[in-house]
Amino acid sequence: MELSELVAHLQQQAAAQKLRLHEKNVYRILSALLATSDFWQLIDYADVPVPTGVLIVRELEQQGYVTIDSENGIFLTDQGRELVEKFHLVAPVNAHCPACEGRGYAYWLDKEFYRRFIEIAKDRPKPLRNYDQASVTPETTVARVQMLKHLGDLHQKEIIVLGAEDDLTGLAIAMTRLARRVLILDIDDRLIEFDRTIIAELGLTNAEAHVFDLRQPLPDEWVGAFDVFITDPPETHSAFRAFVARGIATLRGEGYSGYFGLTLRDASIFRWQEFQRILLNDLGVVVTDIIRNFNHYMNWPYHSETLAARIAPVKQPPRTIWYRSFWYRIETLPGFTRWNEPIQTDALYLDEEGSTT
Ligand code: SPD
Repeated sequence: MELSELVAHLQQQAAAQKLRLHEKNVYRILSALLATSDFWQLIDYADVPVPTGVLIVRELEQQGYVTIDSENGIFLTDQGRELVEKFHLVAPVNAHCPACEGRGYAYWLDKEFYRRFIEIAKDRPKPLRNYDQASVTPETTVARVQMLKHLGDLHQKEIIVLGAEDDLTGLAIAMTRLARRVLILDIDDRLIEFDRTIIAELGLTNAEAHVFDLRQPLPDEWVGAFDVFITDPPETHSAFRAFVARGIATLRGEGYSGYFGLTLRDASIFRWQEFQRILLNDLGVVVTDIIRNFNHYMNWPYHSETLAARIAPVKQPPRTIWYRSFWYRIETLPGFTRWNEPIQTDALYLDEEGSTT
């Protein structure tokens, strides 16, 4: 079978599952197979949602290009190696700066702060499946703070953190004592309690934390009241509205900024196009930064209960960090839209492309 036929066939199967893929996804899986036999690392290298990766790997097996050993991983066959050579594919090259882990912002710049954050974060509540929690590494959280500092989004700013406080980004910002105000919202009362305890222990008078369900509209006092918002939504359309559109609604006016993560592990590049259209066309903001693989998520304890684990062609759980997201920064422009409607759904975390909850 020619590769174009294989891709067309895959696209048909994908459409039946409401998935979307293109030729590049297949090339990247094939390239990645030159570097790893670990399914989770394959998804990481190839930047495809897990269900799409499963579909591609299964089809490559059907066509004789790979063998799947559920205990040991996925391997190119001789026929697979011929295919890879025919298309001049090479193993992925890691040219990221090792010092900053490829982010461009050094988490170690303020070593004492980094050390204090690690000391506090070690006692944070464990990730819960019902809120799709998986904390980013302490290095990621501290790099977020350094980036805020670098871009003038920290000193004397009023900052709101909407959910994802399992990353403790709000707490880390408060710990710098550089912001004028930090308001932390999360649906999980364990995290809010944790933050409140540390805020009280450290005497952080500029920080407050509240339990809040982002499906609800924000109260008027928080709309148009902040200089900067930070969030890390699940990649469903409803969550993008609840976390990101609502974040934009909190900004004071034109020229204010927001930060959020988007992954390709639980959403396709086609979904990203939809999100980017919403940002530019509906919400009237401009994207100033997208940093690839800025956010590294520590593996979560409920992995074996997830759809991702059930459909994976191997039994091995992830042994290394494989779940990453890109860090977006936006700025509001004249005429931007403050969207703050209620969201009536229970399906905030999962859809056809998502599988890790
Ligand atoms: N279910 C575990 C991983 C979920 C992490 N959420 C990250 C969202 C990125 N925008």
